[in-house]
Amino acid sequence: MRTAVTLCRVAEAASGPFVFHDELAIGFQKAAAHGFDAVELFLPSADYISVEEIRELQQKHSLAIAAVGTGAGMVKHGLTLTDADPVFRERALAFILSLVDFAGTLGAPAILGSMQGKHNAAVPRDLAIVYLADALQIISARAAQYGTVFLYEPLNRYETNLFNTVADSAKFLADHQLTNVKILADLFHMNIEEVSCEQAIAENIDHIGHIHFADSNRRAIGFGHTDRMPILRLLYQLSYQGYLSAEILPLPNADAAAKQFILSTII
Ligand code: LER
Ligand code: MN
Repeated sequence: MRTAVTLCRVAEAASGPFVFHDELAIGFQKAAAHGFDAVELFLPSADYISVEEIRELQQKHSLAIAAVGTGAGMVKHGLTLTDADPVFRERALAFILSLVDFAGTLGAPAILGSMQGKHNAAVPRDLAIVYLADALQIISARAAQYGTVFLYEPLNRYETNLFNTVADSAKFLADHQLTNVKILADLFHMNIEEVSCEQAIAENIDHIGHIHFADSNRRAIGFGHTDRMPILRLLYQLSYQGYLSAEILPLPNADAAAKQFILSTII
């Protein structure tokens, strides 16, 4: 199965679940040295680096772009698609579209994680879901122009109260005919929310486009208490075609986490 590793250049996410925080020239070099197939980019904005510079790094190190995160919109600017203020919702949408354009030019999907936001007293659940669905229609249509999907990530209950499980997310996408949105299944969130990670994957495999392959404690698998073999066997049986991406804590250090991650993906 294809592997990816996270490269983070967002200062506000320095303690987040990302493996390499070096400048991208070094990050690409380390990703290739560890044997990853691709990198997943977490950048401050779409103009942080040009598409041409990314292409040069890709060619130099033979690495694909697995996905591009949008979380900087939240951690740097406090933007979400479900904000009560229409001005902030518009800014959130524009920020995400700029990263969809960046990622799409590179043939990669962008991800909606923390920028989905939460429902609250000012924005009741039904309204938040309308805001989310309307934004996803626009965003996924933009992604389609590049021949890519857009990735929606259910998060655990401490990070969002919109959709916490893969099945609820799949139903939401189907109910709103969001056919160009796939689910990013993050095993860290799933370990908190799912009755069974295997069952959630098996029942919704057609909706799953990307996996954050993390242990129960968000470290590389093998450094927590997730039983990886049933999950890996299942993904092979189901002919999963997406990436297993290392959105994990760089513990005990980035290189050791990367090394363990690669080992954890081998059956
Ligand atoms: C993003 O991929 C994610 O998993 C979130 O928990 C980030 O806060
Ligand atoms: Mn994740």
